[in-house]
Amino acid sequence: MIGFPSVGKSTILSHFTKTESEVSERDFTTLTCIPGMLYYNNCKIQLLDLPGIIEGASEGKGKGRQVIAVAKSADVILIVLDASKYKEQRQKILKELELVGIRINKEKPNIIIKPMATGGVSLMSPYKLTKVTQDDVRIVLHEYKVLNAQVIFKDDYDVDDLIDTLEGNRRYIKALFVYNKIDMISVEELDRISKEAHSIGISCNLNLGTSYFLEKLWEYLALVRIYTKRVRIEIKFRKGNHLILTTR
Ligand SMILES: Nc1nc2c(ncn2[C@@H]2O[C@H](COP(=O)(O)OP(=O)(O)OP(=O)(O)O)[C@@H](O)[C@H]2O)c(=O)[nH]1
Ligand SMILES: [Mg+2]
Repeated sequence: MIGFPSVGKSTILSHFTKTESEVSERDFTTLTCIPGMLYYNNCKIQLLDLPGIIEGASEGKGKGRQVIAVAKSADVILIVLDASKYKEQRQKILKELELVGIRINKEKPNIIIKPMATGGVSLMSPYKLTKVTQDDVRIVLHEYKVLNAQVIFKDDYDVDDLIDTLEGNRRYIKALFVYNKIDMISVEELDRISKEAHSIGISCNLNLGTSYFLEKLWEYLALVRIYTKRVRIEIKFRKGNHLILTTR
């Protein structure tokens, strides 16, 4: 969970796991990474509560670089936002993640760069390229000291995608925007939030949207539960009409 201070990250951890992380109205309550175990669909999912980050975190402000580094190794990033001030928060967090090389909800660009001995830089693609020209590609490659290469774009990518491929250290991670404290906003605002891509609204205080949160988290994790033994469910009726379900 990445977010600005006091958006409710520790409240979320305490709500969904048995781990208690200190919650307080004041900013910067959480000072280290606190893991909790969440149980869903017979699986254990580790949820990490992190200190709040501030603008400039990617440059190291407020130990932000260490915090974001944790996000780099996550399977899903939960970007936690305060529903009442989400617009500025959303933009700022996206920028910080972008600056440390995290690309969210994006497929890795399928760009192939084959270094050659001679012949300069050539660009090929089975698609019509609308965002780059042969010259753009040549200039970027020259910046990276690549003078002869065959470049193949397997989709209509842009210059940033080419730079990401050349840098080679980008992380492509799924992210879900979790707007907490929806009890503080109007129905119209909630409606607007729920129409945004990759977004869900919750309120830990009023227990609103929490089961949908788990459903979405499961979907984003894209986990598959494999049973190595056939699961058999037995249904037995006992005195007093108690229904007993057992799996074997
Ligand atoms: N109204 C409302 N308040 C909430 C909700 N969830 C959390 N809060 C309050 O928001 C404040 C901050 O919550 P925390 O969980 O400590 O926030 P945090 O993101 O962990 O903050 P840092 O550790 O400082 O980064 C507390 O006063 C919580 O009670 C909610 O759903 N609705
Ligand atoms: Mg906290």
